[in-house]
Amino acid sequence: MDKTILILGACGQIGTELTLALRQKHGGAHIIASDIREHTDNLSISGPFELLDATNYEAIEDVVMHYEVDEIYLMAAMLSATAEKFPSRAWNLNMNSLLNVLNLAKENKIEKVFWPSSIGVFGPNTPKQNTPQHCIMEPSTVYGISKQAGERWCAYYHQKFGVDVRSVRYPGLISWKTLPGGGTTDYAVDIYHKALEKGNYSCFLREDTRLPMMYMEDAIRATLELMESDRGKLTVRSSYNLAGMSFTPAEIAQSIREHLPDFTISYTPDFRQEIADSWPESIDDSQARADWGWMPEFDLQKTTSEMLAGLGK
Ligand code: AKB
Repeated sequence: MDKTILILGACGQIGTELTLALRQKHGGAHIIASDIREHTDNLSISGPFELLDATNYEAIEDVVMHYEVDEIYLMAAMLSATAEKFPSRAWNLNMNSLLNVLNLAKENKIEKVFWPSSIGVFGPNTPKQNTPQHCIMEPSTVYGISKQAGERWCAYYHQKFGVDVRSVRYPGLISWKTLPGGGTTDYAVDIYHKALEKGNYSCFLREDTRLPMMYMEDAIRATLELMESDRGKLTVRSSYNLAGMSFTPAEIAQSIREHLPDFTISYTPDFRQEIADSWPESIDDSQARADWGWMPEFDLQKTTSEMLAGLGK
């Protein structure tokens, strides 16, 4: 029998594409999309949708019981830039939603959990290049602190209660199908929209700010591959480092100019520069490669071609 999966935060940047990918794989009826905001048409046409607040334990439990849910993907979160503006709301959402889902698994109401961590878990004292799986972290943002605490909770629930929780540290994610909201890496999506609409872009980061990034197709595949891996192969129960590519605003602008030669970019760094400066430039994901065979497929050139072609439609 097909397993039943609940996605919390299904209307967000990752949640939307993840829901559609899971429905393509398992059929729509068993993949329950949910979010605190109203759904878009493509999420309600292809399968069930529930209005659901991820910080409300009883409400999630009701949906889990009603649909006999086996797995939860918890994609609801407040990202780095917005979390700096609303620290206690960010902490409430990012922490309580995770504890709700971990407790449902602890009570044996669900079998498996996916929860996303982020490169935001690292901080200014972390080695910047090829950042190892295990190293000094010390995040300096509200978002990073919540992700680090979340990782510790995941490892704790796995160790103490045998909860099968799996996680990756997503880099900045790039997609033409869905928009990010409130992150420090959002410029790497916005730049393609503005390149096509106006031919120029004003970037909120300095031209030499190198950050780890990934094309959404790779990120969705990584998520599904990790969730389908044999339990016994997984050696990391906090969160796996995951790498795709790394580039600077100047380099992404150059890759756009290869398709749109007249494209121009200017730089007006704002408060997000400090966040970006505290994050790694590149990530060592050898543990994910060794444990569950992770291998990225998209580099900057391929990403730019896909983005401009997709948005051009
Ligand atoms: C953000 O910029 O906050 C996110 C992330 C890297 O987790 N995209």
